[in-house]
Amino acid sequence: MWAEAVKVGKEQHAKGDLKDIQYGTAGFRTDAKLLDHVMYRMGILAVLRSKLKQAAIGVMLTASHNQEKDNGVKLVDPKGEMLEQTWESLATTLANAKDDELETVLEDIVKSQGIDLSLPSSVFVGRDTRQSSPALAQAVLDGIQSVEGCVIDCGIVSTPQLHYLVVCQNTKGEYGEASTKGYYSKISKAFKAFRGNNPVNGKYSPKLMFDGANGVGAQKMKEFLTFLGDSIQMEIVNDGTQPGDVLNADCGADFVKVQQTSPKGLKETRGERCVSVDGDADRVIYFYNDKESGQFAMLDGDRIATLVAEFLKDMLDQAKVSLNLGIVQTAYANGSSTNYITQKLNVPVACVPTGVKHLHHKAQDFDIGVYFEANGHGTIVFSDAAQAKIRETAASSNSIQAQKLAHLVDVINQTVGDAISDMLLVECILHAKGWSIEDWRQAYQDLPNRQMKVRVADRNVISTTDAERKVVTPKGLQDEIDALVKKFPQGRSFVRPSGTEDVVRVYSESDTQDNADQLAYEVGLKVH
Ligand code: 16G
Ligand code: ZN
Repeated sequence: MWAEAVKVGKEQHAKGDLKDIQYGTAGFRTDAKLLDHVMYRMGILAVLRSKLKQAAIGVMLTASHNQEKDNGVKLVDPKGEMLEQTWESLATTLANAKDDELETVLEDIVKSQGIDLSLPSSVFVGRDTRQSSPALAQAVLDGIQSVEGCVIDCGIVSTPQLHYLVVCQNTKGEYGEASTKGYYSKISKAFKAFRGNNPVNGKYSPKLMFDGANGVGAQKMKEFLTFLGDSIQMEIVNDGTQPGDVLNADCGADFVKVQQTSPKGLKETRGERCVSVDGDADRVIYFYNDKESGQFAMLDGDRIATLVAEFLKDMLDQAKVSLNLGIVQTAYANGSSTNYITQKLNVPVACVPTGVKHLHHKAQDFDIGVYFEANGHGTIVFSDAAQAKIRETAASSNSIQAQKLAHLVDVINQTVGDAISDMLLVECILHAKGWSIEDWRQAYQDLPNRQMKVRVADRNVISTTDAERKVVTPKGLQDEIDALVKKFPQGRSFVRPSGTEDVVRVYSESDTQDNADQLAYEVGLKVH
């Protein structure tokens, strides 16, 4: 069984003495040069998982918002979720096995998981636009073929497109047609049906500026526009086609969120609604530069979550559909957003550790779970019963709200956070309300905040609890943070080891930007 896999592994995709690597929050992610053998082995692992689950599995090659020289890979489970936790450690063991140990490790996985190797498999492989991606994708294909797995090569796709394709395949088309064309047509049809014929409403204008991070988001947005027609007017910048365009360099959702400034190409805009996506188009951030003052203002994942939850709540009330709605956030959520949700919206809010798998999982506790990380990654999940109820009400009553809700469900890519689908959702809601981006920002005032990275010898000496809001080890550090926080009005701060970089992250918020910066700085000193 393994002869070919071992031979090709040794001859073409050897690990040699490359250093070990760990399957983290977003799969394996590091310098692209270190990943060839990892890709090959993940191809094999995906085949095994597919045989076990008797369903299609996805393999996405991307390093999201990381610099161009990095790359990464993650496996997508049958329902579009992130890879199950026990398999994360199998992935780590397989990736780090010595070339001579490959057969033994594969045999162990098959035995421990009870995999029937005679069953068929199918693996959907997608990649982002990085220069290293074609060769690394070939390594994944080689892995799949070495064990005679069946591969569906999706070429360049956004991460959320790959999740969508896997889910469509596994629901036999119930979620949609398993092709990028199916994805564009489902979402654009629902978008147009929701908005009706007039793209303008009140203070809402259909014009917006789109920062594609010089990555796959720009390419896919262009394709999308051919389906959206003139229901939206968009200018795309940072599309990766100009000389000197580098993926994620001074642009993209992560840059805008962390630097709290406009990306290149959009610095001079005033009064325009702007949107940035990240390198694999699963995160979205809105922003604008004020018409008069030119001052930068950002609307992040927290803003999208509150906008969406409030709108859904109103629509459900008006349509007289009773379903429980909740919001899931992480410690990074701005304190003002959490107050707004609990005090003004009266919607329950849950806090979970960073990472999509935690948010997605928790969101499934509600009939309608709205989950967003502040960094702009998120979506809305509807239980089967909730969807059925919305569709039944839409079909059996004259409620326009129920009909609109039914369309909105189809604008949303429920399989994972999707920058473009999320953006279209926001555009639907702003259109329905007749709101400008300034109107949207009026809901609450963000507390000034700061994010910082601290390099330490070993980030894993820091462990946390309470959804990463409290430090457990090293002992005494939490007391020191508490003492600092007390000195700052409306102060809040936490530290956590990054799951994707070799750093410790510090977050702080306070009444003024200076205070937030100072608090982050002082907490950072305690971490060193
Ligand atoms: C990954 C996560 C993202 C999280 C980020 C935090 C997935 C698919 N992605 O990109 O949700 O916000 O890691 O990174 O789970 P950090 O641990 O380095 O702060
Ligand atoms: Zn991403």
